[in-house]
Amino acid sequence: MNSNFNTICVIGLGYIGLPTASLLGTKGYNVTGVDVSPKVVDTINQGKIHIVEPDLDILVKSAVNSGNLKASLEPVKADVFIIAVPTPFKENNVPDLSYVEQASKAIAPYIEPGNLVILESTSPVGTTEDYVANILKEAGHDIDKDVFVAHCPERVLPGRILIELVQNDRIVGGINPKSTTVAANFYKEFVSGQVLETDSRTAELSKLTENSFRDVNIAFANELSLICDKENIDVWSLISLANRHPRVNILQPGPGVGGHCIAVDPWFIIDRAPEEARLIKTARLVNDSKPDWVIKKIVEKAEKFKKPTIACLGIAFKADVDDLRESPSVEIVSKLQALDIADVIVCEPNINEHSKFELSTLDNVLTTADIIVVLVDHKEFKTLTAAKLSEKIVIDTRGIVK
Ligand code: SAJ
Repeated sequence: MNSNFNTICVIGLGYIGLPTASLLGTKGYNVTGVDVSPKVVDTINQGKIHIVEPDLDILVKSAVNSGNLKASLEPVKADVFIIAVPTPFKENNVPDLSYVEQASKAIAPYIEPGNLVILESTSPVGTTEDYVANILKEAGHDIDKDVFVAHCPERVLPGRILIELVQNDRIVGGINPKSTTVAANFYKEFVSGQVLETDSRTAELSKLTENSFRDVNIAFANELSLICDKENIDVWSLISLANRHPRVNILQPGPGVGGHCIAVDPWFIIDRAPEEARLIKTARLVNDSKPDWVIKKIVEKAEKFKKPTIACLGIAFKADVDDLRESPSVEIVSKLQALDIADVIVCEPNINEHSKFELSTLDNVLTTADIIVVLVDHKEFKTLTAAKLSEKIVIDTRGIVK
């Protein structure tokens, strides 16, 4: 623990803020986590969690029990402020920075000379300077001299958050060189990966670039799946064969790209450079069109029945998480329901209830379904085999049924 920085205030207790706050709590910092939801604040103060992530329950319990983590509806004075709020997009894929704006305004009255303010939320180029630093400046703080402001984008993979929070390399970019150094020294206290220093704008674009790289590569796999369907070739075999080339590493096709990161972040680049970001935009459109293609395939099969029971396996945005944000599977199930051509049932082992979908067990699905659509490669579904499903029509968007 850095002797200069003992107290931390984390704004936003979601998938990034809560793991970060509890990790810092167990490392001996005195942490206050702030969230707008009274329910979230109460849950955490009881040492419990409101999201699913391996081992997070143990970490939060231990940080709260040690007295090093408290949740609150209001910010408090601290040495370091970490902003980890959502940065979604609005209509027309325009970035919505209102949460960053609100968080910056909320902490401004608590900041004192010598404090460090870090924006971890994935943000368009310029956000750290134009929003966070500017708002603090307007509130009367001397951001050129005695308040340090930096961007350090989170890079953790849901499902591996606690490991990657510590082990991943981190990019730290300050609004000036002094801010970069102060922020980098802070991360070096608890990160075992390398802490790489740059400026805030490069740090912002690095994060967007990482997720756009993945989006473009998944779009390539998704496009291949359409080509293979037309050519009547198994896309999974094709990819595994092509990947035997020493310099080819194709990702896996699926029902589309979901989550709050990869399906969103490329738009932050496109919004600022629409003329230049042609490939990035096309990849987004390819991935976004995949759910409708899957629906078309399901409808073709359903037409052979009067009113079939269609079971959709998985509605989370990817394997072994409970996160439904931007999930292509949710889009597919919703649109299927709206078509009213079948009884649509859903099996999602990671959630207990859903306001719009009827949830079934896997056993029930295997008994009642005429058509089985594999949408997520959850571990529970990996036991399914073609032999086991021989009496069903199977549409496997993840290539797990062998
Ligand atoms: N997907 C495929 N095929 C693949 C890989 C993924 O269809 O071969 C789909 C998934 O099913 C899912 C979506 O892509 O719907 C995104 O999943 P993901 O596992 O690729 O990524 P996320 O969204 O869980 O996390 C990403 C990570 N970024 C990169 O790998 C470059 C993570 O490191 C970031 O911290 C995170 O975004 C974030 O918060 O930005």
